[in-house]
Amino acid sequence: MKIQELLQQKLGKSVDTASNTEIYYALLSIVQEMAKEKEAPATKKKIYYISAEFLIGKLLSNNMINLGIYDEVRELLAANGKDICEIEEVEPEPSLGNGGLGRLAACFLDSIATLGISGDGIGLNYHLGLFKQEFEDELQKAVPNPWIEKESWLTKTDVTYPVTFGDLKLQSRMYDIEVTGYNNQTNKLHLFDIDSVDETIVKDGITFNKEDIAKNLTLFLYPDDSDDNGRLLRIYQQYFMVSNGAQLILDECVARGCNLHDLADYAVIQINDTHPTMVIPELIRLLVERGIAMDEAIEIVSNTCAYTNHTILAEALEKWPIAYLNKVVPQLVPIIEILDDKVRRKFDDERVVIIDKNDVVHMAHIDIHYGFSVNGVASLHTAILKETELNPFYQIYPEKFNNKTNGITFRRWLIHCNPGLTELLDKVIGKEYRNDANGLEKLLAYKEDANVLDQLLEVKKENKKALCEYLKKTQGVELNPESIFDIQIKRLHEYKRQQMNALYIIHKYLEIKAGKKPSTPITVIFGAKAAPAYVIAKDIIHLILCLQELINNDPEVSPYLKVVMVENYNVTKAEKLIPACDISEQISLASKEASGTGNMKFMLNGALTLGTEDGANVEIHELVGDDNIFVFGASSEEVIEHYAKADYVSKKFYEEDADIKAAVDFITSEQLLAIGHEENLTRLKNELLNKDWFMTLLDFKAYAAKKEEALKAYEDRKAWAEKMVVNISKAGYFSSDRTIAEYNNDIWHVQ
Ligand code: 6GP
Repeated sequence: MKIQELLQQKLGKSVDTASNTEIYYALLSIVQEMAKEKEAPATKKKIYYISAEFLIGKLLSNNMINLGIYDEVRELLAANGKDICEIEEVEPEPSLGNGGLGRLAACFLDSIATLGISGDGIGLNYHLGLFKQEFEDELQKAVPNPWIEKESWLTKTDVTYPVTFGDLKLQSRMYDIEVTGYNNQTNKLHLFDIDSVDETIVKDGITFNKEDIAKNLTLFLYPDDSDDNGRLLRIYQQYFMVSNGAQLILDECVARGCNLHDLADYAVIQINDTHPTMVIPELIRLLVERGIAMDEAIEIVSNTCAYTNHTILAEALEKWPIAYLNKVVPQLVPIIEILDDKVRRKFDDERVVIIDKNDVVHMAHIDIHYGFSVNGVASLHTAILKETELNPFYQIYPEKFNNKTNGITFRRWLIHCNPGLTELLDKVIGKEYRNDANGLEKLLAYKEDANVLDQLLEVKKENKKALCEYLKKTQGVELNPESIFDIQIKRLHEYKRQQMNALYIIHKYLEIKAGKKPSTPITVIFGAKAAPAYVIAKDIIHLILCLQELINNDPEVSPYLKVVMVENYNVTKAEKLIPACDISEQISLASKEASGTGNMKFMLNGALTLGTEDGANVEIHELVGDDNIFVFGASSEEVIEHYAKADYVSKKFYEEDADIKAAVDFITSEQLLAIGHEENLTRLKNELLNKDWFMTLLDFKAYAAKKEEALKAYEDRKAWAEKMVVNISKAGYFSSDRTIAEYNNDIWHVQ
């Protein structure tokens, strides 16, 4: 049946008389049915990607693109006076992720299905998401983010498993979301849940009784872990996720003919950071329960599991006191002790033990000893893992270590979010790049083509105008589309250095006040959520919101400089911000950002990177060359040396440089104190002066100078457009299809 007929049938009325909401639900149901028809045939071996987060974004348009019906539907709707963008608005964005790790998992699911690889995601169905961010009184306020509706992309299945925590026994329920590949098969994202979860226990923002596990288990992603009960709840969640995952994997493999001894021929499990680590002892436990001897069970599981590391920040490498595990998962503790014992017998090195002398379990160490692959997510990151962070392990298992530079799906981050650029590319280089992203290189031939350059600038301008309209509508801010759009969107963390960008804004403000006006006006846009327990991160948001208030209301400054912090930054907002960006801020302290994936999305959409030699910025730099990127700051070697020698003193930079001093002092100036809170602003200033663990002041001058260079370069529109061409043409390497092909060739070996 034709889409038009299907849609009318679902609606029970003609399209032109239906509401946007009715059309959305009708399309949801059509797309789900079409997706189910493409369900992947079972293959012997399958990849299971286990992750605490899947930051999937809205699904309607992407699924329609992947099913090949997007253009037809858009035209059909337009012919009936309907705008597909308005229909997209009806869909709530699933709140199942936090940041890069979760968005990567979502891109990977898309690419796994697109490459026709048999593989599913396994995670949890958080009812209230991470949290929804609201701004009140220049502060971040966290409130629940309910996103599950009666009719949604979730399909309730009959699959349920028992999960035991000490004397608490729960019964799970599996929900599925179809994942359709681009012109290819449908895989699944399995999300586990329990029927007894009770959203009404949440009061006063995101507070709830952390001890009532049957009611709170799948309420939130990353519940506050600043107290013991919060930490215990995270262990409950992690075990619930992996126990369900392990039971599902064993059942499916047995159904495909596995005799458990040969599990590694039927399944490969990718452990996405340390959150799913307990899948290793849990699988061992289940195999032993099914009659396999302990040593063999350990061997089987070690051949089945592979681990990806996403960060070198010590606080993110999870460690759980054995006492906590004894409380939540006593059945795993004897197994973890055996795993530790084997390590201790083989290696006389306290740095690689699983249970340390303080009775704390190092989750990553379980993954590395009892998995067959350890990968970092960008060349520099993997090199740092090998040379420093995980060096003792690299000495033992050099063969396990490998790099898989991250990637992004071009379906969402180009075709869907930037139809103007997509159309231009289709016209200039043909559509082949849609199937093989390396095809974008063809654009390089048009680097001197004035006509193509003009059209490229025109597309950017239209995207900027669209963003202005959106921000006017949603946040009531008035922006100038002729200004330079300088954008930093990512989780809020001191290592990502939003505070350095804020100091630059102060510096610029002071310059303008002193009569030095920029020749092209600048709009600085931020989007970031701070973890609710991360005090300084919330203070940085406070500073940015105060600056926004001060600057945008100052008629002397606002024609030249504007600041906007986008509220509740999420995938949907990223899709509007990225295509409109001129300067992509990737300014983490070198060595700290494992990879970054936003940097790739910006490049693909024709923004130029202003960044440090960190994460995948290094690879972007190599690909585009010195002339097409703005690189500054201390190198990772220098930074690592500063840490080793403990010789970085931020106050020295403050005292020796008048610009730095002026910018830092301004944080607690009369003007800002009139808008903000003394407590927050003073705390942040003191942090920068007395600690500054991520060396903001070390790089500030180099950053400001490089930014001036970028702003100046922007004024030569033709030269800038040429740089855009180079960035877009070289972005093909960062397709997640390439990344997934590498995972499959080197690690998974699924046919
Ligand atoms: C992030 C890294 O910070 C980012 O650099 C990387 O691109 C992304 O993972 C995907 O690999 N890490 C996280 O989101 C995280 O929570 C524990 O790490």
